Amino acid sequence: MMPEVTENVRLELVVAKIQPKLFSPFTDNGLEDIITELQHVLDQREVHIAVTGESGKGKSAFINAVCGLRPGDPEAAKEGFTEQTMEPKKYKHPSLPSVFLWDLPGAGTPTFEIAKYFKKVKFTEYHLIILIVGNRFTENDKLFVEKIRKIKQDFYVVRSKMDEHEQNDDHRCTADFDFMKLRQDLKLKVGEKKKDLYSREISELVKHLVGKKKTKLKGTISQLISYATDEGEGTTFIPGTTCAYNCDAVVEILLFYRWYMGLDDESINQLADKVGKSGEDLKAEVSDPLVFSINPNSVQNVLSSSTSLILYNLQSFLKPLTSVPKSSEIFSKLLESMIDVFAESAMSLTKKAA
Ligand SMILES: Nc1nc2c(ncn2[C@@H]2O[C@H](COP(=O)(O)OP(=O)(O)OP(=O)(O)O)[C@@H](O)[C@H]2O)c(=O)[nH]1
Ligand SMILES: [Mg+2]
Repeated sequence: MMPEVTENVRLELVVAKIQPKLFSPFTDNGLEDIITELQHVLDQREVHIAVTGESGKGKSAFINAVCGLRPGDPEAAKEGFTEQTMEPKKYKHPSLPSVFLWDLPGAGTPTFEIAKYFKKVKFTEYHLIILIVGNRFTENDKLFVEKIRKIKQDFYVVRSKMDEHEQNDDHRCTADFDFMKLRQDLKLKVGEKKKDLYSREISELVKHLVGKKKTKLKGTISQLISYATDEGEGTTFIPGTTCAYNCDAVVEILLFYRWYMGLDDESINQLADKVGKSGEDLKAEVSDPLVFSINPNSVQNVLSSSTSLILYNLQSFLKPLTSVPKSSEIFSKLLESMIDVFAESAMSLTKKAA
């Protein structure tokens, strides 16, 4: 019995067969390099988080806890029972790159009476807000929530002094309660925020990086066309034309292109592992079903469907009517449009993965 040829082995054979037909070598690690580059850019983009709330509720203490600083440390935010923080001061998040926590003055004091506070502190200048409330949710806390909701800003409400409630001493422990969960949530939230805030830049960069792969693939069309239209064994004709092609060769070329764009199952799953998402979720970003069903049947369907001929006719309508389409012309159009489809799919998938 013949050993079963798995999808991966088949792809390796295809790549080994196509590579020698090309002038330059094609190495590939799917879309991982692109993701690494995007993450590098996103790591440098800033997110500013306002830590706000009534005076004395523990804003500075919260920042110290997040940053792993003890109240007396020289870099620590000043904590105390009397009004402490008078001017906004920023602290670099210890593990999230380019993320800053702003220790704001407290509201509800003679210096910062609540209405004045809302005028002075511009919440819209921050990307995310953390509202610190104490053991009781006060009328001022309610005003804070209303204000933040009004400007449609994302926010967390963090209850402080939980340990006091538990009648412990004033030594705060970040392993208790939901502190770790908040840390984890914040990491995800900041990631989403960055993608959101810098979405245009990401789109441009993805377009540019995938575009480089696209250009490289388009450069192979002229080298591969004779392979696709080789009238050897198993020649197939496009219905209604005299154009002949080697169906297996066309399938191989398309599988090779798809692999180079990082859209084969193995590459997608590897990428999914790297970014902690599911391969199926990434695949769902690809709208053209043809991308995941490259086989002799689908190729024949595409070629015999009137749309491909209409496409061809439209693109060549300036030519004299007498000119009969040549196999090579039809196939270079097919390969070109499939490269475009793969590139579009790679862009959507990359944006989801980033
Ligand atoms: N036990 C305990 N004490 C806390 C906690 N959070 C804050 N404190 C204490 O409460 C007091 C006020 O905390 P701060 O962090 O200075 O409060 P703040 O909101 O920054 O105050 P202002 O800067 O004046 O607006 C300080 O003595 C803190 O050490 C907590 O979770 N547990
Ligand atoms: Mg303070």
